[in-house]
Amino acid sequence: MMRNILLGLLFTQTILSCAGSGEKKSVTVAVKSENVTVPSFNADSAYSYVAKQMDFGFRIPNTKEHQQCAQWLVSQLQSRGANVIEQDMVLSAYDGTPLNAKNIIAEFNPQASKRVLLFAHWDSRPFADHDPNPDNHRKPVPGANDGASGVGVLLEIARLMSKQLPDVGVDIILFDAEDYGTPEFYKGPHKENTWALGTQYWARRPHRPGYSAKYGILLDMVGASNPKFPKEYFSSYFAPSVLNKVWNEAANLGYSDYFINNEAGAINDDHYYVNTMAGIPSIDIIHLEDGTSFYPYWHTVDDTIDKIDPSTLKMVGEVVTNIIYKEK
Ligand code: AHN
Ligand code: ZN
Repeated sequence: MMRNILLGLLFTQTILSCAGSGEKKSVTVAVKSENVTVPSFNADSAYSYVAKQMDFGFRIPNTKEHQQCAQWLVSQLQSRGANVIEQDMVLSAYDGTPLNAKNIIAEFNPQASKRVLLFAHWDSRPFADHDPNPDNHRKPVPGANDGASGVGVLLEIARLMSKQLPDVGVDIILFDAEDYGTPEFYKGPHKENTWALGTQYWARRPHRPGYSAKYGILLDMVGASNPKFPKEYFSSYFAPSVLNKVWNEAANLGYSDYFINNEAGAINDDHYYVNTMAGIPSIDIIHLEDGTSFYPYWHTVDDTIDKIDPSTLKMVGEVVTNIIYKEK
C-alpha cells in the first residue's frame, strides 16, 4: 500500500517536472513585457496599513473590533476605485459556534476577462495555542504577521492600481475566518476542514457565479525579518508554472535568498480550497522556517507589530506587483 502511494507520488512528480519544462513560452512573455511600467511599491505605506489593522485590536469574528476593521478595509478598497463586494455569512466553527463573517472582494478592471486573483486572510486567531507559555493558549493572537501583513501588502497594491491599472483584471479577496481552526487544547468531537472557513464558503458560492481567474496568489505571513519562502507543497502540486513564474520574478528582482528553491511541506491554507474547490491554480507565499515550521511567533501572543519589517513587505509587494503589471 505504502509502496503504491510512494510510486504514485514519484509518478506525479515526473509529470509535474515535465510540465515545468515547458517554461520557455513564459520566458518569451516576460521579455515582451519588459517595456511595461511597473509602479513602485511603497513599503512605508504597506507598513502603515499593517499598523492600522493592529490599531483596531484583535480581528476575531463576532467582535466589534472585527466589524470596525472590516468597515475600514471596505472603505480603503472603495477609495481605490475598486468595485467592492461584501460577502456576509454565518459560518460554523470547530465547536459549532456560529461566526458572523465577511469576505471582502475588490474587483479592479471588472470587465477584463483575463483575471488574476490575489488573496490573504484578514481575521486574526482567537487562540495563541502555539505559545510557549500554556497560560497564553486561550488568549488571542495579535496577528501582525499572521493576517495583517498579507492584507497590508494587498492594500498597497490596491493603492497602486488606483493610479494605473494593469492590463489584466485583478481581484483582491480578503478572506475571513481562516484562523478559527480547531485549537490544540480542544477535546470535543473531531471536525474536518475547520480552517479557511471563509474561503470554503466563497468557493461554494463565488461572488460571481462561475467566477474564474487564470491563477491565484495567497500571501500569508509576509512581513517578518529575514523570511524564508520555500516552495510549499500544494503550490507546486496544483500550480507549478505559477510558482516558477513568481520565483523567477523574485530572482530577477534579487530576492533569491528569500524566495528559496527548497521544497516545503503541505500547508492547509486558503489556497488549498481555492485549488481544490474553486479549481483556480493558486500558490501560497508563506514564511516557513525550515520547510515545515511556521514563522517563530506563529500563533503566539508575540505576533506583534514590532515583528514586521518593511523591507520584507517590500520584497513581497514588489514581486507581486511585477507579476500583475507584466501580465498581458
Ligand atoms: C494549519 O495549521 C492546519 N493551517 C494553518 C494555516 C494558517 C494558519 N495560516 C495562518 N494561520
Ligand atoms: Zn494563523
